Amino acid sequence: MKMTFRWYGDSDPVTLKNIKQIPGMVGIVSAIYDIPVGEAWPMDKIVALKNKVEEHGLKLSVIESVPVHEDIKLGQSTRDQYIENYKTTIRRLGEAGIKVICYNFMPVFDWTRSDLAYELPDGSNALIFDEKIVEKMAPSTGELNLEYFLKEIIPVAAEEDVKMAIHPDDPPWPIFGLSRIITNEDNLERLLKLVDNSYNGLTLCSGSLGVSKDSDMARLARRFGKRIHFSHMRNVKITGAKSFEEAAHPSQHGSLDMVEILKAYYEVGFDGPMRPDHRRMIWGETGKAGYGL
Ligand code: DNO
Repeated sequence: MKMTFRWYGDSDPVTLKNIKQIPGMVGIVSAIYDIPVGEAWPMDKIVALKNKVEEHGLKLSVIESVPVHEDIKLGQSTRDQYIENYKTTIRRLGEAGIKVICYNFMPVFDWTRSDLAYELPDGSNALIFDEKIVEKMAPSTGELNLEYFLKEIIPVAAEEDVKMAIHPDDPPWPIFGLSRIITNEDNLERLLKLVDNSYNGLTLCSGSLGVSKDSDMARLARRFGKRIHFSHMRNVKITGAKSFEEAAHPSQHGSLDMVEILKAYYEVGFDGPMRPDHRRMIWGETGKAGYGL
């Protein structure tokens, strides 16, 4: 496995220089943050990001994430234009030599609204919550929308040798009434079968699925082995049926057997990028929540 670290760009208090000084670190996980969701990423911005990372002696290993437009998740009639743009982004990243893309299919979440820019008769925009729209994200419909999306993009990803790695829903249960579709082992298996092609793969995130006692992360690593394209290692301390605290990475600090999970990756010969996920802030550090040094 190749050790990587998340970097949020120039505004990240953790700099590329800092990351380069961490022993064993070879790659960067990053994204371009100023492109509106749904637009194709311009090649010049991709190349600029890649060059900046390489100037620090690191490799741009993974893009986390190329966000999926809400219309695709909802299955709206406007989705095809956004899917075309997504394909363009995959092609450009592939051409630039960036071969793993992490993404997720979680519906609008932060504001718990069905539309963040609903157009009112006077042309102004408002936040709305429409139950009928939220229902379109219900697990069965959400899965159909994901299938439609995957059937379109995976052939392009395969052509470009870019591995698509879906991130599980975090936390893996419905939140504020919004549904979740990638929450457990069965869902992962179904997802992989929706398009049974190795380019349709997983970001196996120990801390997302691992907050549920039913998910044995080492077993999942062994089971899905070759379809895992990216690994997030996060430890959590389960404090209740649906409650948890994020913990320091060594096994003894949380509920996950991190050593056993790593052994499982080793056994299946995982040689993709892996990054520590959701670190704590220590020594009074102020960084992006979960992403201090
Ligand atoms: C949390 C991350 C997620 C992840 C996205 C991937 O720290 O693991 O926010 O980046 O869900 O699309």
